Amino acid sequence: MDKIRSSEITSRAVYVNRRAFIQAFVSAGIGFSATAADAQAPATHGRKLTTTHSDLSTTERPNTWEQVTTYNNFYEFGTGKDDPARYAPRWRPREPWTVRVDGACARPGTFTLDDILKGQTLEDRIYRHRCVEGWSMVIPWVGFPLASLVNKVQPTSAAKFVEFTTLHDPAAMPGQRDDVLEWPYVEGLRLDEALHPLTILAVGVYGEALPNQNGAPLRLVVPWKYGFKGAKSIVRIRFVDKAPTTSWMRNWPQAYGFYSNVNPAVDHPRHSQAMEVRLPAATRSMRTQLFNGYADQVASLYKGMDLKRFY
Ligand SMILES: Nc1nc2c(c(=O)[nH]1)N[C@H]1C(S)=C(S)[C@@H](COP(=O)(O)O)O[C@H]1N2
Ligand SMILES: [Mo]
Repeated sequence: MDKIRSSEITSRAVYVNRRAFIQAFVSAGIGFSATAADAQAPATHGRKLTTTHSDLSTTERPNTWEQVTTYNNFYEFGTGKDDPARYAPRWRPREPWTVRVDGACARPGTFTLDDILKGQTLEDRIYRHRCVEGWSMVIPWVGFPLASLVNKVQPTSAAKFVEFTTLHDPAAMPGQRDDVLEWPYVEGLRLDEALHPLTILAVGVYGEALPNQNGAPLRLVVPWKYGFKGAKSIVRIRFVDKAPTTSWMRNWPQAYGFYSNVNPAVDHPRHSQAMEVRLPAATRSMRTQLFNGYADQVASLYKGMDLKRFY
């Protein structure tokens, strides 16, 4: 890895904080190890992105680069929180990266990342992130509204849902040689959720191109839903007429519904959703808010729906 580059983007305070972060995890038995933090990856392209600040950002203080890039879920690289930071940096996302956009739309196509980014204004979107497992972070994504891509390909009236598929490459992604999930990783949104201005495709974090472990080069971010809705390293976006069966629904349908909206009143069979631990302070728990605090913006999408039934 490029040590000079990573020191440029990492302030002294962050390094000092990192010690406390690791300490907190060690004492909480969450299994965070110093080696994982030290194995922190540089950005995929080592590329600074030009961005503008979005008013849709939270004013809460973001987690550090280390926290955001070394405590991850990306089962393609293992199920441990430090596995993605350890194993994903070896992976080389193919260049040029392409995304197939098809299904019920008038202008399907295979687009390179450059095609997709042409004419896009990249925004800093600082969002709360809540994992169904009970931890949360504040992450300064760089991205653009998914709606702008969707509108370019002109979904037809048959398009009611959107399916997102992650790269399937077991030779390069060691986690795909285990059947912990059915591969490839698939997620989905209803079309109106996909078009919501809070829904973004992210290409960066902290003003840098996404590190592999965060889903390089392109991933979904839907801040009012549990983290697992944010499919990483997307190769296909497809418009469909029925709700896609997502990887997590297949894995455990009673636990993972299609909607997966953050909701303190609807528990996962194994994890209460009432509270969350804001990392890194493993002792600092706080109440989880309906729709992860984005209720003012998104509650109207679910008017009249029983959110216990449509979990
Ligand atoms: N392809 C793929 N996407 C994925 C996952 C995964 O295992 N594979 N994990 C999900 C889960 S559970 C979470 S919490 C977020 C974590 O994103 P982050 O590591 O960038 O914070 O990615 C989501 N997207
Ligand atoms: Mo998650």
